[in-house]
Amino acid sequence: MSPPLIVVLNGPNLNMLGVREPEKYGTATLDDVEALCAETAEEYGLAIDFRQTNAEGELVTWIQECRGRAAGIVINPAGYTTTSIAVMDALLAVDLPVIEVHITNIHRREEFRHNSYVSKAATGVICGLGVGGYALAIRAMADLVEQDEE
Ligand code: DHK
Repeated sequence: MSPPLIVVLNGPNLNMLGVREPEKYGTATLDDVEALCAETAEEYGLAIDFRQTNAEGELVTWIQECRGRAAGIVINPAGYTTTSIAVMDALLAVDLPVIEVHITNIHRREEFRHNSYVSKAATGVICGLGVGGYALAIRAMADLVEQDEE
């Protein structure tokens, strides 16, 4: 049997990790984050499909495609966190466990970053723990997927 698939989705500007405001987001690149996710997934017997887009519609399409294909979604919606009802609706539509990740603690930052539409569709949220939050999300997803299989 093939391992359960976790789709890891990254929103706008995360392709610039490593060079983008390193004092906030750190120096790891998105390739480093992908490697961390792949390593963690392998440890827990999961497969991953890791993607990034700057386009809201593409993110919505990728979420929709998870239905019937993936066992769970890990998502850093980045700038779409606080604006996108479409991303929230897509996550609700696919009816899968969802873990929302933010590299920074959005609650310690500007007020406009505090309200997450995505949290209304998320099973859990990890923020403020740097890119290590992605590894924690995959670890948590391993438990959620196991519960779903029982
Ligand atoms: C990343 C972004 O690009 C911002 O728009 C969010 C998030 C925070 C992060 O911490 O990963 O506000």
